[in-house]
Amino acid sequence: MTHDEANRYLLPRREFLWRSGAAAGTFMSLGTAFSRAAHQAPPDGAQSPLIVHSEQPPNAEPRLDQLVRDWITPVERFYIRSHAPSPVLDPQTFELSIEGLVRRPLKIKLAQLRHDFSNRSVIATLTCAGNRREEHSRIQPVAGVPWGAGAIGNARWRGVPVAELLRAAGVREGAQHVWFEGADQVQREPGVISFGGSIPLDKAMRTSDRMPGALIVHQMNGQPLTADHGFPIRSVVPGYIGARSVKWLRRIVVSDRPSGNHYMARAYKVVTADADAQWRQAEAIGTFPINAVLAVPSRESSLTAGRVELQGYALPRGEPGRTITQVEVSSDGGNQWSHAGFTEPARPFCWRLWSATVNLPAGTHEIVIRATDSSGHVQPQRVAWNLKGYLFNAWHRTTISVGT
Ligand SMILES: Nc1nc2c(c(=O)[nH]1)N[C@H]1C(S)=C(S)[C@@H](COP(=O)(O)O)O[C@H]1N2
Ligand SMILES: [Mo]
Repeated sequence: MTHDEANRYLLPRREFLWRSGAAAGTFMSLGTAFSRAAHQAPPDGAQSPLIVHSEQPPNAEPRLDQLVRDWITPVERFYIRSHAPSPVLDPQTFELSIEGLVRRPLKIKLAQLRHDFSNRSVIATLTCAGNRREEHSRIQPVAGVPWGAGAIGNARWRGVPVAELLRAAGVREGAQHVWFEGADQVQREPGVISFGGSIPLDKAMRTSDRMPGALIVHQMNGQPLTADHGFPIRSVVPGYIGARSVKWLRRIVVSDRPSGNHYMARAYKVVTADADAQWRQAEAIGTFPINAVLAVPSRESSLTAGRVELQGYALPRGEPGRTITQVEVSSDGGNQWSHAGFTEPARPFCWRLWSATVNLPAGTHEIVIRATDSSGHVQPQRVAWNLKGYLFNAWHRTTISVGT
């Protein structure tokens, strides 16, 4: 890849104006902001932007038809997945601590993060490991937020590559993992813990022109992070499940081992029973798998016979260089397939929106969707059940009724 090609994946540098007004706007109790966004009917009577699974902690996802309207997901239509109420942090006094296997432990203030390090903008898709859990639960029910297919969004993130921060701190020999710890307070018997997790040091340091391995970001789509999305800073790990993109990030620890945080050691693993041996043996989930979903029409849409437009998203496996190359649609339950078209270029670590037109007679039809990525990897027809309902990426099936 030439340098120019590589640069297409980066966005023009945009200076960020830290206005105290903007900061104050997001600095209130975010419980409040969340409830407002989710419940107050917009002035034109349009539908509320998010489907709320729980108010506290805030867990909500957009309706699928609204989700696929934009390749870059507006913040108000971006899913929220939190394990505790959003903490209220003071941007003036906030510090990020970098410690562990480093030569110079650092405490970095927000202003330093924005001005003393090189800030980059990167587009990456975030998706929850529990996305599509509702479908997974049809195999056999599982606990957890019953996500539809909307626990996913694509945003332009701005911040500092983790690699640059770690170079400033000086990584010591033996280091292999980078832990992230949030400032939230999750009630978990017998006490209170912070959400956390880790990524391999290799992933953090694998920075190319095209994409940093991980970023510490303070902006989402050109605005300061909202409190529900991690104000003032969070990690963003392109290609990894959302759980590794730790919100309200206050501590980075460089270590010779993975983080022992509950959300690394006893959750976000694929296991079939709540047994110590399984939790110990299973690897923590890193990258997200290939996936594709039909967003429009939905089961509830009223349709008439003739040409029906289908729209959806497809996500390549979260590994460097993988892109979505093909989406196939079937309107007869998976016997005959045709190709969907794409509305924007394919990028690694990003979803791709697609559309297709099918001709349907009156009656009931099962629409099936499957994607292929640039390494020839095809979305699986079925997936095995797991205790937490993670990583559901089977062919997406929707039964629709078409009237005369
Ligand atoms: N501190 C903290 N970070 C967190 C979480 C959390 O509960 N606390 N949830 C994680 C999970 S499971 C996901 S999927 C993403 C969701 O990010 P979003 O709410 O900005 O969409 O944040 C991750 N980071
Ligand atoms: Mo998640």
